[in-house]
Amino acid sequence: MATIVHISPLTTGFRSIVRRFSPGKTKFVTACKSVIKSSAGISLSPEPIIRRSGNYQPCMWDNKFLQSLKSGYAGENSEVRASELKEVVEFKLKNVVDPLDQLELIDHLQKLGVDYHFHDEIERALKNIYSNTDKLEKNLHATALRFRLLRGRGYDVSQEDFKGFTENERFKECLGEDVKGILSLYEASYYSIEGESLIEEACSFTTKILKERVNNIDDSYLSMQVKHSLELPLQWRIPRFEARWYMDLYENSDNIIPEVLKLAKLDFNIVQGLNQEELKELSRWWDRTSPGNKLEFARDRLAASFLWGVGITSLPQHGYCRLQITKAIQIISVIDDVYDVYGTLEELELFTKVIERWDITAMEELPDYMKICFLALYNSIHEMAYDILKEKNLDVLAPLSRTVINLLKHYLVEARWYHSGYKPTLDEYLNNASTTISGPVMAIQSYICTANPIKKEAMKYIEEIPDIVRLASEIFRLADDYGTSSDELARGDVPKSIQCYMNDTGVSEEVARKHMKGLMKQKWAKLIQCRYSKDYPLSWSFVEIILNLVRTSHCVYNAGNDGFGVEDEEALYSLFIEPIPLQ
Ligand code: LA6
Ligand code: MN
Ligand code: MN
Ligand code: MN
Ligand code: MN
Repeated sequence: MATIVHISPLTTGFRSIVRRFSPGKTKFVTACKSVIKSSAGISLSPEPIIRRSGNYQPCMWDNKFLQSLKSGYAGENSEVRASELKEVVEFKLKNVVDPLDQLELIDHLQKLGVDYHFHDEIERALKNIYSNTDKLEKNLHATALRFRLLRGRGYDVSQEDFKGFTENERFKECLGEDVKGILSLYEASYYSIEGESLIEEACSFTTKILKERVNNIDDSYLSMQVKHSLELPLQWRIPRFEARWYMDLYENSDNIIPEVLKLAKLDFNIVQGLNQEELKELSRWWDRTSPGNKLEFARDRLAASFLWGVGITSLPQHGYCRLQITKAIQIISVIDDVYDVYGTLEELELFTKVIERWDITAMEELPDYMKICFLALYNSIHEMAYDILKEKNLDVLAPLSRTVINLLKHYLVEARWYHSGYKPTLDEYLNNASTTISGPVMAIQSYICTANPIKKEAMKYIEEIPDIVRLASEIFRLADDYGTSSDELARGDVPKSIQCYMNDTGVSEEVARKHMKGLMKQKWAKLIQCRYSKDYPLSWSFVEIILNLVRTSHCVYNAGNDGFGVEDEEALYSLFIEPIPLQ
């Protein structure tokens, strides 16, 4: 007779060991001696169960520290001053005569993260520029900037705009000197859709030239921009994460408008104050919810999870979305660690069965540590459904639950692969791993939390994982693997995308990593194409939220390490704690 094994590390009083540890360098396994009981509850002889740990460092900010935060920009004075500055900037936006100056102003506002205050004015200006193209200078910089800004808002612009430049026989020789134009073309090329061969070619060409020139540019303003853009193009970045960097740069540029800079700094601090209040609320939630020493193998990452919430949407009115996304990421990353490192396969099979039943009474069968995970997830989903029912008069419990259950079913597939030593092909892997990266869960949750009213048709559409969500999730997965797979493999895990591709083709890791960057770019082109088709029951601004999820993953993982598991203290500090000094 098969015996159901109840394993409860807690009843044994045996705590997993946590120590500061750099994953990948040392391999360290916690042997957890558990009392093993039969289903009748009779203790059998203790058998060692080998359990691993993520060996993550403790979180860097505790509740006490977070509750002590107090923004100096929460009062009415700041709001009044910001309104004055907004009026000045709005006046400039409306009264700039030269279309290139206007485009550049819009570009600055976007990069400084304050364009959201001028949504309508920017829309009007772009519409005007779109229909009066003759008035715009015909140089490469102006053409590329126009292309990028217009396509970014869904205008029908064509790669043919670049023909005059790329068809020129001496194009490459001449343009070598025009670094500013080349940089603009490079940035625009990340807005291309699949099959735009002219732009694809321009992308390789501009990348090559910029790499050759990067250490050799006299204009230091331009030189810093080139370095930054080669790291990640604008299309793949979250402006709020870059705003501080860009403010320093803008401050030293030639055509600075002082009120724009003042507004950017003040607005950053005001929003930071709002974010601090959100973090405080989250920290109170986590303080009472956190399993503390019961799940020491897992990630305790409230602030890093909040970074994802802010990445997805930093609009002031989307606070509820940030709270829910943060909670979801914190809880899901703990459960992910259960599947990836701590749980035995037998426990994971059982856990997934209980999850599929999605029924409190089914929970009894689980070991205590899994009961905690089950309830945390179950409660958070029900809480969200309750809020939405109360606020928006719609019952979203079923689709919300289905999406989360589906995530865990796909976690189990990976766990089975790992425990059997199975090596999937890249296609097979991505097919499963585009779900396990949690993109579909993030998409449906952020829709539910930001849409008003919520459209049933849109819910159904998102739940069925349309191309937009699938492609976004695939890129998100590739970006995550790019950053986390070295540690994961050292810890013991399924081959991730890089390793699958190496197994498929026999190439080196270095070649595989390059290939993944290329694959991300290809998938972005498809994603932009889907967005551009406007063939979906979603708003343009909601699709922006999905894109932001992908962008956040680039920002967190681009350096090739696990920017979530290992918190980037400096980045989190400058984003959430330290205001920008104002003169
Ligand atoms: C990924 O972790 C992670 F923690 C994120 C914040 C991205 C969003 C994912 C969630 C919500 P990891 P795996 C967990 O790299 O095991 O461990 O899928 O994810 O590669
Ligand atoms: Mn994991
Ligand atoms: Mn996982
Ligand atoms: Mn895994
Ligand atoms: Mn990972």
